[in-house]
Amino acid sequence: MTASYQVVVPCFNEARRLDDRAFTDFIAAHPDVDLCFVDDGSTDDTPARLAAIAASAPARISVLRLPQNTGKAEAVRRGLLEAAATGHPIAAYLDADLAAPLDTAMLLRDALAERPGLVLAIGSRVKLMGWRISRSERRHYLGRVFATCASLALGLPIYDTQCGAKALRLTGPVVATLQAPFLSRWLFDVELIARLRDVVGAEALREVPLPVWEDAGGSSLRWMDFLKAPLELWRIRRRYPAEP
Ligand SMILES: Nc1nc2c(ncn2[C@@H]2O[C@H](COP(=O)(O)OP(=O)(O)O)[C@@H](O)[C@H]2O)c(=O)[nH]1
Ligand SMILES: [Mg+2]
Repeated sequence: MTASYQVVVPCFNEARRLDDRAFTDFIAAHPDVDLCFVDDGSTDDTPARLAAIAASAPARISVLRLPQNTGKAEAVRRGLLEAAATGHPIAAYLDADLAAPLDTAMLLRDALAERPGLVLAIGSRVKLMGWRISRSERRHYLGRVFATCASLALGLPIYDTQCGAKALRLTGPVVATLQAPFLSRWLFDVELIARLRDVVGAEALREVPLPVWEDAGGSSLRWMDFLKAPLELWRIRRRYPAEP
């Protein structure tokens, strides 16, 4: 029987960072949750590692293998479409490094369950004292500048578009917004929010402050990606103009 929730984890050359135990324990603890890894053309040991994790619960853990590396945006999009095609009414995506631990997926699902009108629960890294939100100062401040620009581009009071932890209700209109590939390889979260804003309305989108987010290091983001961000944001704003 299809579980009511699928967690999608995009992976590109993650063999070094994959915590097999965290995934298998999570699946054992949550019988109503499936996992789908999207292996985005990894060239390291990732395929073998994912196959071993999947073998621990083959009915609940699947691996979608993309033959070539196409980037996180496409991997997440394909994973979410797969979740819909296999009958999951709700899906989440989380980064493979578990900077947001797997329990985050349950928190995001609860946020959707509490409000039937909500279609997107957005994990948000609000750095409050006493909470475990940790990333380097450089990433934090660059992230704040970017987040402010993204909020202006979207015309929405959003605090954090880039946290790789979000859950979606896979209704027909939501799945329709996933049919076309994203313009942007890294800023697709901004694009997803813009698409949903236009189709289901901003009231159906809500940020959920995360209690834990710890940068695991080994990021595949490069300086070049930061430098390209303003241009990509501009392209997104042009393609999905915010209401005046
Ligand atoms: N599918 C895919 N995923 C990627 C790619 N690069 C990174 N990822 C995944 O995106 C997630 C976040 O990557 P990470 O390097 O931790 O970036 P950061 O934490 O945003 O700096 C991880 O799950 C990666 O495996 C890529 O080219 N393709
Ligand atoms: Mg990371």
